[in-house]
Amino acid sequence: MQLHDLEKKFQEKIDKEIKIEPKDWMPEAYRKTNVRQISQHAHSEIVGMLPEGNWISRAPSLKRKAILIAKVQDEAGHGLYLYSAAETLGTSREQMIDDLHSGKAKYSSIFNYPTLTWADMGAVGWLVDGAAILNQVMLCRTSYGPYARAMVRICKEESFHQRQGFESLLVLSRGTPEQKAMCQDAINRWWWPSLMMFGPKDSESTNSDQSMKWKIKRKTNDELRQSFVNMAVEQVKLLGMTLPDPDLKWNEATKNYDFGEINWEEFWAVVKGNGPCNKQRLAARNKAHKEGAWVREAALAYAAKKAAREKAA
Ligand code: BYC
Repeated sequence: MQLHDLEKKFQEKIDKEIKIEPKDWMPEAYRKTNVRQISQHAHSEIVGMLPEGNWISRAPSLKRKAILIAKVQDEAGHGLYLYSAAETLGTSREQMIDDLHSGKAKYSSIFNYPTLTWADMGAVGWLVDGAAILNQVMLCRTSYGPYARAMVRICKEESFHQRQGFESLLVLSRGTPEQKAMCQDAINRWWWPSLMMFGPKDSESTNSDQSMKWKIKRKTNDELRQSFVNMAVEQVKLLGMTLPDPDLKWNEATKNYDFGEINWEEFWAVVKGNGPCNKQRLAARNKAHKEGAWVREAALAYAAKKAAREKAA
């Protein structure tokens, strides 16, 4: 079959909502886009463990500590499902991890911000996981089968993450004046970076058009960001807190909340490696990888011994 016919058939399959599976024919650009997005997503989960891991030993109670440990472990699991999904497209996990460690691969801008107080654990759960869920619910219907299936489980766990974050902030918001101030401060610092998670404006988004045609993405960056704003404006009222944007205003004509301009200069600086914690995050990942080398070597040596024993038997 000619390339043109293969591409036509491929698009027909997408249009009929038939999932693309690893051994199916696919355009090279579709494969590449999925490897890029899924591996970036996996890296985000893994790097995302760092800002929260920072608070495990300082959680204010046994209950909070147990919840935080569970959440961070879930994120490790999400990273692993996603690396496995990306590997089905023919790129090895080693390659993807090397690209992360060398600084070649991207991961979500949000994890380059510091977690300064305990309230940040609540704000990350409520806002960062809240933003992530909106994006990820859409990805449960993405066209590449292994990615879509990985997302179903991830979304279930992610919704627990968001609830625990909101509940933790709710406790602080009903606490002492210091706790209330800490809660508001965390919301102030995480609000704008959370809006940036959705990526550049649609007009600046280089990948969106093609990804929408291939149904890798089903909603644009701006559509998801708007849903997030609409949701957060209502939820922040329950906390008795405010969002740090004087331009937030209900727009009766569009039935959405209008909001202020994102600092895109800051966004691109963070994406390009110059955010507050980029260097720290990569150094931590590289260190962990180096220190874990013996575990990988031991696992390989054990597998080789087992295989040799089975062969001899
Ligand atoms: N940060 O054309 P665009 C989590 C890049 S973790 C950095 O719109 P696309 C959690 C983009 O890659 C959840 N880079 O791209 C874990 C592209 O550059 P390249 C993370 C960004 O792919 C622990 C360029 O900008 N979620 O839940 O169509 C604790 C132009 O953008 C960002 C995912 O990864 C950014 N924020 O759309 C708590 C979801 N935004 O690659 C929580 C999967 C954009 O061409 N990913 N860029 O060099 C996606 O849905 C899409 O990749 C995006 C961007 C919506 C993020």
